[in-house]
Amino acid sequence: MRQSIKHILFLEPKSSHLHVYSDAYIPRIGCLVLATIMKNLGYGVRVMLEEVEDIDTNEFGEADLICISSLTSTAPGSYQYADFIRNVYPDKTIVMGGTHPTFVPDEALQHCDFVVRGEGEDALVELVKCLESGADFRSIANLSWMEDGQAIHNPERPKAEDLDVLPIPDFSLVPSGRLDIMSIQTQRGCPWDCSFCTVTKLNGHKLRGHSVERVLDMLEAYTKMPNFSYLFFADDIFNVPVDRTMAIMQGMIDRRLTIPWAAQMRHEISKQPELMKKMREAGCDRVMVGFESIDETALELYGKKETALDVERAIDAIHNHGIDLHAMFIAGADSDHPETIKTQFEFAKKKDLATSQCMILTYLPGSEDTIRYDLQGGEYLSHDWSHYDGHHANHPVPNMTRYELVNTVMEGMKGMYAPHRILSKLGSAAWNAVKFNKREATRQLRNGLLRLNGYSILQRWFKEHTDYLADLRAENVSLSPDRYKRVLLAVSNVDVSRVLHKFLDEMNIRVEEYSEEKLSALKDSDLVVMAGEMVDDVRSKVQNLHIFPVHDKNTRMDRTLTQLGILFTENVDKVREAIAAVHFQPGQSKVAAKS
Ligand code: B12
Ligand code: SF4
Repeated sequence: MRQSIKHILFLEPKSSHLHVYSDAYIPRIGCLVLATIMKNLGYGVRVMLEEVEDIDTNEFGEADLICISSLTSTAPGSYQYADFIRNVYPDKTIVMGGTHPTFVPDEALQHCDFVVRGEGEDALVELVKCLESGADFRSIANLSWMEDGQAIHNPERPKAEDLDVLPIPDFSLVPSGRLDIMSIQTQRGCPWDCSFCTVTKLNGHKLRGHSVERVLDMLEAYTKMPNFSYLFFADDIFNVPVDRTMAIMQGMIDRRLTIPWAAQMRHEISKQPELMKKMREAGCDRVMVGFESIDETALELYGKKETALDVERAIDAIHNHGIDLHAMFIAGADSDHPETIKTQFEFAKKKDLATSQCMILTYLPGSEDTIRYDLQGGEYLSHDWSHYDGHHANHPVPNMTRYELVNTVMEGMKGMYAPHRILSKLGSAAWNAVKFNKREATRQLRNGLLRLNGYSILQRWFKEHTDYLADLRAENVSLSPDRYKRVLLAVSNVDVSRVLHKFLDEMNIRVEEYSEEKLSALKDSDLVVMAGEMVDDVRSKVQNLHIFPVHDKNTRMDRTLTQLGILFTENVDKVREAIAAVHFQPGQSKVAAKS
């Protein structure tokens, strides 16, 4: 059946939860590139980015085709809009694309008519032409759709080699005044293959780039756009190949395009001092580096191909060139435990990173980690995609409870953006202003304000996540945190009982030995800590009993103690100190006992 397509709407829904970038919108350019292509072909287009404008759903009625772009964390919002459109405007065709639909097309097809997997430029044009002419879309590579209840996936198309055929993204398609940071992608692909990342699965290992001249023409066009104030290179690794990046820098300097900008790089930048000098000259004021960890085992597990020493050298080299650093870390590797995470934060503070983020390891669809985990039959504790944003824990980790992981990370982030660290930057700005050092004063002021923003986001994040954190504290035991005043101990194993006594003592929790007589006088604020094998018997006698079963015969039983401790306090440090004290032997230092 032929369809008349005159007007195409592109929609990029936002994440429903706060995240580190919530207040500083940096655009992705997928929708903008696609919309520019369609505009140049004569279609009416509209780009709606939910991060920067309230979505007026009445506008959906004006479009013939609605294209939705989705990440994993924005998938729930994307599906909600798609479902709404299906209900209210059943005659509209809905196409979805982006990282998430690419890797779970069958899921996305429950909400839309077509999924374009991977690069969308050619596939979308071909699809629109087919819809208009009524031709068969079986030949459109990268396309998926449903037929007789079955998902059909056309083969993958070779990745576009010549990016110069793509138009310069037209930022005027976004309502004016909404964007001041603009993104430019100069190349696609990444030669590395980190286990948690989806980039190589989407864009391949081979670097495919715009020509240097074309990059410079794009930059020139960007600088002429109204509101433009800052540039973000959305390349995954901007410092390779180094000759090409050097040529872009030189071109920016020669063509007087030395606008302020930031880019993502790898640690190898420390071995490219000439490039760093040129970057500064060309306007670079910040680089974002995914270091991920300073723990060698975790780095190995991530397949990061770097060492802790590389991380340190890169930080020092970047700082020595007067460039600010947004360092990106991950926590939650199988080898991580709260101490490794804390060490990471201490390191970040010691290095006085302007800003940094620590994301919780998340198995995103399409990543190597996810493929391995699924093959092993790994367990997911949440499939709520809105939690796949690096601020939630969605699978069990070996050496910590999920509460410990999330709490240690988010409290660590709070520490990075603590008021005294904001004031130190603002103080330094004031001091430099007094010394008429304008550049340094501006730089420190900006870093102070960025930290202030980090502080504000974290305050809001904790408020938004009160219930989530409470649920994690009660996880596995179905008990209510902060409710209990007294513990009745019913554990016959002498060693286990001794450990529990000592632990509860350290935590200042009132403990009494359990007896049958006490059962009748139990209060709602009593928690019965009981050997696992006794639980069924007691439950059959008394209803509504709050029982914490102890299954562990191992007298170290740190995980059980942690789970028990966090029912009484949200302070994970206090629990771990109590555990360390339990293991403490006279003559041994407490630090050694902890490790
Ligand atoms: C710029 C960027 C950011 C910016 C801006 C993000 C934003 N506004 O959403 C910042 C730094 C803020 C950021 C933050 C995050 N990011 Co980010 N980011 C990127 C990056 C580097 C470039 C995006 C881009 O513009 N690409 C260029 C365009 C051309 O490619 P594209 O978007 O894939 O679009 C093409 C196709 O996918 C397809 N397509 C896309 N949409 C549609 C729609 C239709 C209808 C069709 C037909 C086709 C189609 O066609 C396009 C052209 O070929 C990508 C990596 C990458 N190389 O893409 C990661 C990436 C998107 N980010 C990722 C992640 C995980 C995040 C965070 C959750 C965590 C973090 N890194 O801090 C946050 C969440 C932000 C949020 N929105 O909620 C992951 C997403 C994985 C996933 N499954 O969701 C990526 C893929 C990186 C990775 N390591 O795996 N990010
Ligand atoms: S994390 Fe960075 S270096 Fe590693 S594969 Fe992804 S884009 Fe490449």
